[in-house]
Amino acid sequence: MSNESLANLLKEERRFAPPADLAASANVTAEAYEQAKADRLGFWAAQARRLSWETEPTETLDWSNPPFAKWFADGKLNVAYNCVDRHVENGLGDRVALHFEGEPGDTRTITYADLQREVSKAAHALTELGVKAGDRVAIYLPMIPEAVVSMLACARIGAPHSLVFGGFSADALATRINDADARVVITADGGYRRGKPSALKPAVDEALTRPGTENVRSVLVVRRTGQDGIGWTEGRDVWWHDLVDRQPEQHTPQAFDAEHPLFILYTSGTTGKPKGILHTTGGYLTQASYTHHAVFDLKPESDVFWCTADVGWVTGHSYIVYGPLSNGATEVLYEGTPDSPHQGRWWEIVQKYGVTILYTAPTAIRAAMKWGDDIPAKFDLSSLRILGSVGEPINPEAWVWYRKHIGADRTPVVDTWWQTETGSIMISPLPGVTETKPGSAQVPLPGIAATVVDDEAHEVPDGHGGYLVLTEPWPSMLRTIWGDDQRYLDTYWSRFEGKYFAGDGAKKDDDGDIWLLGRVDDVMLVSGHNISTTEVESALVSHPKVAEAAVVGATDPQTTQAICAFVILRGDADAQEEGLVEELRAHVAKQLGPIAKPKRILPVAELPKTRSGKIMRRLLRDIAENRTLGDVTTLTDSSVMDLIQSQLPAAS
Ligand code: 6R9
Repeated sequence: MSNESLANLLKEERRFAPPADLAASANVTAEAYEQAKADRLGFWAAQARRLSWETEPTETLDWSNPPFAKWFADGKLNVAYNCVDRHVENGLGDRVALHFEGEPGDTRTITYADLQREVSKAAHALTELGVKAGDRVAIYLPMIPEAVVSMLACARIGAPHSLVFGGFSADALATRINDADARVVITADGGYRRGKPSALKPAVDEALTRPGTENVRSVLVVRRTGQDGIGWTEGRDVWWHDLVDRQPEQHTPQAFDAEHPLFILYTSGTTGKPKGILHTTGGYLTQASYTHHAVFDLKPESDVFWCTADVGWVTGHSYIVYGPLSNGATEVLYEGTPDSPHQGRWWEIVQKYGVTILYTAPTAIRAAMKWGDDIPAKFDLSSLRILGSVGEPINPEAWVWYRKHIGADRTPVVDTWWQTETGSIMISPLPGVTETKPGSAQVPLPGIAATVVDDEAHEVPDGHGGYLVLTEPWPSMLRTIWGDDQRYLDTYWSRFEGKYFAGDGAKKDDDGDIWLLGRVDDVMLVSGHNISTTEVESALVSHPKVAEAAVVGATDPQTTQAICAFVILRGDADAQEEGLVEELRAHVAKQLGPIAKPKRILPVAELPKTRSGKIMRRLLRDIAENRTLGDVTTLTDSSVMDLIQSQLPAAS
């Protein structure tokens, strides 16, 4: 990225100090940065001791064959024991682990003692199906307690799980089953989405007709919707309630090596076949657990934590399952969408369970902004004390809205940067320490080394932009791409020697704080200037009529690329209003400078998003360049693209 980059032009002057009471009782204070700086490995060795090991590790990091790391290699532990049994043994069996809220309004309250019984039975069931330590299990479930139970049961017997989003197609499922060579699939007849049952089992049946899935010998099926007409293959398919319910409630967990594989999770990437990101046991759990304790300041005896992600996304793995449960948290698990049956559903859930910590994605915050301030205002949200964001850069305006309308202008907002590959949060404010800046993830956590470099791998000075890199190994780092060490090296470790390249653009502000600028593939080149999609989007969202924006660079004969923006207007704004587009273009020019003024601005009703809520700019680029659309299989809702196309004026 050139120094002419616009990366410094978006000015954000608002600052929010941590609330005094939170700072006074915070789990982690400024001292942690000092300790980790003085002795990074000693710091992580101390965090590993927050867990219960059958054999305590004496080694911390083995980096003798970089970038293939081993953390805590001579230690042994069981992840499920750490997430469940040890809390029961500590007298906390009656504490609620999960407040499950189904989309149709059905609920289940699951204590740690209940969870121990359920996980034990499921572990026995998998063993009865012939699953042994090291065998892979594919999990294709809705957001129901059995998803959490299945993951923990796999971890308990050392069988790496591979979750596949319930919304993915039979093809996507088949590719993932094949790549991981899964032996068992756990699924459900269906789940509920927007008030209707939506079938899952047929996709499994279809996937298992594809070549490369022959090694799947059993399909374990949870009855969730009770819908009729689901196919059944005798000898292969077995109902969860038939098999799991009759198993013994006690199960002795076996300890596994710290580097035993815990799970594979596929990231789609923009090209090529999905990458199976491999995470292992001891380092992953250490960092998932520590970051959850530090970033969310969890007080397990009084907090109610809610991460709204799907368990099929890494955020669900680390901050629904492994982080919170290892810390003995009480949490909410919600099956459905934020607007079913009404647009206040989330706020109703916060009120009902007294949620104190909420962790969600910018896409959800921007949707709530669009629906209007009056909706959350109808609910009692006073229990909330910390708000988190993850998944995309959060526009400063959305950040401020979140704090004001959800957090009563009182709660810290922590913008957490990380990836499937990093396993846990890497860059984030600490709620009791950091003076926050809307739109910035700010500082690497204690024990994490991240910076911004230029094309030649030199660290950029404060006030400049470039590429985000991680300069030291971290406990929950991916160990490789499943079955493809070379691709692991090429994708992450070849761009800058000895550094992990995350694929994100970033800048350091004058205080050295880090701002994420979006995927480098999305950076635009306009008349010789690198312009970040994120900054133009944030400039648009800072206009009172705009709730959400997606910006792409479309090939342009004069300027290499021209900025093309798709915007969703706030509830009361009118897309037909005369002069609106001109007003928005002028607004961006004023915020960022004339070079960043979009050539085209198109108001639309929806944007294409992945299941984890990320805007798929690649598809918008296809539209902006009048091309046929690329792969739409990972979209939440592929009809969005038809809708956008039908709304477009003829290309100007
Ligand atoms: C956890 C997760 C990773 C990519 C990452 C980046 C984007 C995530 C962000 C963020 C700016 C944040 N991303 N958190 N960008 N600010 N706080 O999202 O994992 O699905 O693998 O995506 O998401 O571009 O590289 P994953």
